[in-house]
Amino acid sequence: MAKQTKAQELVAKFMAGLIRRNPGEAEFHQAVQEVADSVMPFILEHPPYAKAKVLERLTEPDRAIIFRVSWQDDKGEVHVERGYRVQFSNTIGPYKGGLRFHPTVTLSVMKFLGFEQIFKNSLTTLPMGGAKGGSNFDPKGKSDNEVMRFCQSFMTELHKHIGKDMDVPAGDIGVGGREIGFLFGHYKRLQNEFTGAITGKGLTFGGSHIRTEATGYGCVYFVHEMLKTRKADVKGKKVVVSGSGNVAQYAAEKVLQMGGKVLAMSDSGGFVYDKSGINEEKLEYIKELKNVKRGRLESYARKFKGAKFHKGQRPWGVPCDIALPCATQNEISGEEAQTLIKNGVIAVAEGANMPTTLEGVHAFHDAKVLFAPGKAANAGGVAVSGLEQSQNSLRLMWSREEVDMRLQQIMKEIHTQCARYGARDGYIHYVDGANIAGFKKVADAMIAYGVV
Ligand code: NDP
Ligand code: 2IT
Repeated sequence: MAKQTKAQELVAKFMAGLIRRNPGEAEFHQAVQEVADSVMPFILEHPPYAKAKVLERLTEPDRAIIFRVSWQDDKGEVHVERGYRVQFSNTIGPYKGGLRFHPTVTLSVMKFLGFEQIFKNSLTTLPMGGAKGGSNFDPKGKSDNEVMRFCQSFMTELHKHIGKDMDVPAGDIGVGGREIGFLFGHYKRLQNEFTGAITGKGLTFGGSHIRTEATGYGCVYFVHEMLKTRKADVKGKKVVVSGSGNVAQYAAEKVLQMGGKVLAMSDSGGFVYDKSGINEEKLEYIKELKNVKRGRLESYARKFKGAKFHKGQRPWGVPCDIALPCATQNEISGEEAQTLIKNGVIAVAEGANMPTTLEGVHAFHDAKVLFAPGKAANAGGVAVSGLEQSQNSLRLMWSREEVDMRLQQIMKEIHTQCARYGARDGYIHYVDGANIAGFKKVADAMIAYGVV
């Protein structure tokens, strides 16, 4: 108890300093708070980490690059956006992490994502450091040519800072196959060489099988591992998924493959509740709608009888056994977590990054819900990115089955690491487990390097 109080005191002091040095960066503060709460007791038990100021060093990015991105729309009008790449830590491998194009992108958002990526990448067992980048550019409503011009302008600056052994970006919100094609095509031209400096590439130009599916599939593989600890499985479970983009689509697909029932999905306009279940055929409709037509989920309820669209709302009021938040940060409030608990949720796995507020996380822990943080549950995406890098270096392409098998093994291993560092009194605290396991590997390498 005394040790717990001492850790809490140290966290409060540490956070006060961090907030002073990074004013107004609420998302970054939130992500660091969660990690500090988990690792401070561990640091207290291992004085070399405190002496080497590992946490202080890990919360200061190696560098944050900010640049102007000018581009011209189809009418010839000039637009100016802001581009970012936050290279947080290359302690255990080249910087690695996605690019997000969304109007809500700020330095704080980039820093929270880059910071979390350090621990996530460490958990994958692969040699990857942590980074994140992106822009406040909004691809919604833009023509393919406009998106191409933006991507080329963005890469004209970014290419100076990335490389297969230096920093390897990939997709995230608003950056999918189309954008990666434009970005990689321009990188290759500027650099005059073909290297795996970006992942998520198309299968005809260096991409890996299963990368598109990896985050969503991996998330459900992780749920499978969590449920096993309670002698349960996905079969027959009622599942609510938020989002309807890359991660949500393939999380839903894997749930269906494992015999679960998907009752609801969402986009930024609201959620659709289909009590007869979003089956394979309906999911194909969503994929076509989102990936090709770039339309709104609202049209689902017009297409399929019995489905209802709830405009401007999130789906957490729909009773379910498993909740998979796969849209964006802070999409489950404390109150929404309580609603899920009241309705009997067994497991929550974060397909998105930090979709649950700290209040929500505490509520799930208090209720002993199986709760998997994003850095564990959605690590399958970056893990297969790591496998794409390996294949590029080998100039080989593994089969779909081979990559899927490796993905399943990695998700299982992440679960084992979480249990190793997070199990107490018969409950696995996956947040502590993921943070401590991810931290330890990076911290040990930092100590080996001396003061840098
Ligand atoms: P997509 O752009 O493919 O899809 C995002 C989905 O979330 C869309 O349905 C979008 O709705 C919705 N959404 C985005 N922002 C908001 C918002 N502010 N409010 C409500 N809904 C929103 O992105 P991904 O599926 O790739 O990413 C989803 C989450 O998963 C993110 O948190 C990302 O960081 C995380 N992630 C992604 C990985 C990947 O490999 N892609 C890997 C690991 C994590 P709309 O269509 O209306 O915009
Ligand atoms: O948040 C993430 O892990 C990603 N967006 C994927 C990063 C990657 O490099 O594949």
